[in-house]
Amino acid sequence: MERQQAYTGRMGVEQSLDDVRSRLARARAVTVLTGSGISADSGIPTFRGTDGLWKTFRAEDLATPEAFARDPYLVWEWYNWRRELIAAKHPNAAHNALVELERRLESRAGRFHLITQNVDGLHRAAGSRHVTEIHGNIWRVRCTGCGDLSDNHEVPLQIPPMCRQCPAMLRPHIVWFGEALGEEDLRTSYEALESCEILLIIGTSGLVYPAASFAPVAKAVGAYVVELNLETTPSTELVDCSFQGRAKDLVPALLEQR
Ligand code: BJW
Ligand code: ZN
Repeated sequence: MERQQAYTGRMGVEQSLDDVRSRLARARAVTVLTGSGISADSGIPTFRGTDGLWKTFRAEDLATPEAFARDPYLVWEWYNWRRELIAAKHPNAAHNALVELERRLESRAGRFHLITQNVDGLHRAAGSRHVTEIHGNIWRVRCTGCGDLSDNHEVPLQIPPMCRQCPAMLRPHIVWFGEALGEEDLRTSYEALESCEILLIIGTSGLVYPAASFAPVAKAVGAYVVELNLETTPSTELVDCSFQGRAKDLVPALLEQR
């Protein structure tokens, strides 16, 4: 397994993994925050890495309401390309390990909640049940006229996709820059953050708000915060324990029973 380095105070990596394993085995409430790094191991590009989407595409041209108003065809073409790419991908060992973590928590009447910034739907595809997709889902479309929300798995979608209930155009059900996150999603997320004993933060750069402020929220209520990432991030300084490596190796390693 690739375990490159860990900011774990005086403990060695194995000892720190053991410590987190036993905390997870005892915990009654675990919340997890994921970002694109967890799906990188399934072959889906991240946003800000070397091969990240924002290295090739400009967020201002594709992921803002202004961009959609200016050129909905361009924006839909980009989403068609991403839908095609994601449709061929599958959950990896990290997604599956989180399903197992949820199962273990529930078997001892504990609480598990997964907050994801990812729009790829892989957590639900893996079998996670208590999931809040705070940035939306690429497999859902929303009417710009009547607001009707529906699932849509067509690949490719005919551009521009039109609403069946009214004459307006559909848009991806995704939270773009400058748009508010869903009120219910935020409420559920803060409840999970404010009531957890452990927060696992997996594969996110921690640069995009409001998710970037979730670690301090959990710390403020005394949660033990663990970060799993290929690299250090702005959150690394703040968390209790940080492991550097691939999510597909680290998340299953935290669940190993010894
Ligand atoms: C691995 C790995 C492996 C790689 N294993 N790890 C406060 C301060 C400053 C700015 C703001 C603020 N509040 C709001 C803002 C503005 C803005 C914002 O945060 N801007 C920042 C960039 C500065 N936020 C917003 O606009 C949000 N809205 C909002 O706050 O609304 C307020 C409002 C209220 C009332 C009315 C109106 C508005 C909305 C944010 C929406 C973000 N949407 C996106 C794009 C969606 C498009 C799409 O997907 O189609 O969501 S941005 C993009 O970034 C995407 C992601 O979900 C999000 C987070 O990225 P993530 O997942 O962290 O990816 P990366 O690439 O950044 O990092 C990958 C990580 O994985 C790295 O750390 C790697 O090391 C690691 N990794 N391989 C483990 N194998
Ligand atoms: Zn409509």
